[in-house]
Amino acid sequence: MGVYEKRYERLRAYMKEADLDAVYITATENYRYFSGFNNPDGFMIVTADGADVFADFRYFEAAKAKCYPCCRVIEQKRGCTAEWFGTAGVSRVGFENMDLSVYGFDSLKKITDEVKAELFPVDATLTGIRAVKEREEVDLIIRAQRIAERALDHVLKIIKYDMTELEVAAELEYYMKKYGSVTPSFETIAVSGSASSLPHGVPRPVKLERGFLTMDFGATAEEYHSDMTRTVVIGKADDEMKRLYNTVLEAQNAAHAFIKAGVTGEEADKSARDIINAAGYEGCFGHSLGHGVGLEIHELPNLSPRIEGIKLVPGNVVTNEPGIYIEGKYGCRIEDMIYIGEDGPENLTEAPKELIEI
Ligand SMILES: [Mn+2]
Repeated sequence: MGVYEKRYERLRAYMKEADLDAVYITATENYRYFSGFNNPDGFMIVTADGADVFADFRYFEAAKAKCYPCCRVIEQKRGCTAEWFGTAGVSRVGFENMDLSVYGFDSLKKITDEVKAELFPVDATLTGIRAVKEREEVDLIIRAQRIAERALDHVLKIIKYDMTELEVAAELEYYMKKYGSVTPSFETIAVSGSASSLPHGVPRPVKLERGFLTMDFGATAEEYHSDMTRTVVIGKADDEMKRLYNTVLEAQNAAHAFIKAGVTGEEADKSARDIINAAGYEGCFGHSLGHGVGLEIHELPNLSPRIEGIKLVPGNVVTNEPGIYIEGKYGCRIEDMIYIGEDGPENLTEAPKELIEI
């Protein structure tokens, strides 16, 4: 069975259960997932026995070449949605309420009203299907991760005092592209000194400050993302910085030993958070432990204290990224990706984590 057949089986099982005879897919990542083709401006409609992929002229030729064999590629022209619904004979249509704009919904509703079809929100169902990865998908995430690691290796060799944060970010992105990443996974974070206390700080055009330098970045491989963070020290680490760094690392190791199928996101988060709190840094780890990674950089499942009861299952890829941030002073985060395999968890990140002083 090909990679796409299993995902269609899962989608159609849901459609059957929800009594839907079509799902109108608009989220770029879900379109990519069910068509095999990346098109930021397309949409597709899956029925019980068909998958119609719409692509406008700019993407049409590539779509015909790249879409899965089960897909019928249709040129996206004015009026094509109304035309499709005019002949399809569907009455219960799922739509992506977490993606479609109000304008998009109104336009769709006008069309479905015409043919007396009803619209039903699918919430995060498709995203939920994506959270359980096939091995082929995990291999793409690993490929992206290796690209990011090669870029880091390179950048660690060339980081100098007189570089700016933006230059560090640019070097990482330049080398990721050189090594085969079409786009970075997200806007690269490289923040130093006092700015390292900002978990999602924006790199500045200023020279690296002494102290922690946190680099959070990722590459992509066929639209699959990677995500990693390493914190190094510009200059020498004092005892307090070493203690903080080692606490983050200890928390990450504890979570890594704990994370497996059957554990909830909340429990996973707690396994790291308890260590950070016990070391006296309560309140300094203000984000959640991790998130799913795949066609989106942040996707399901969440390893968060705010989400109860959802258990990790084989096929999930999640980040493990504890951090400690002291407002106005500095901060540090270390992030790896973990694959929850059938045979147990696997750390997808190979980059070393001992404290590096530059
Ligand atoms: Mn992350």
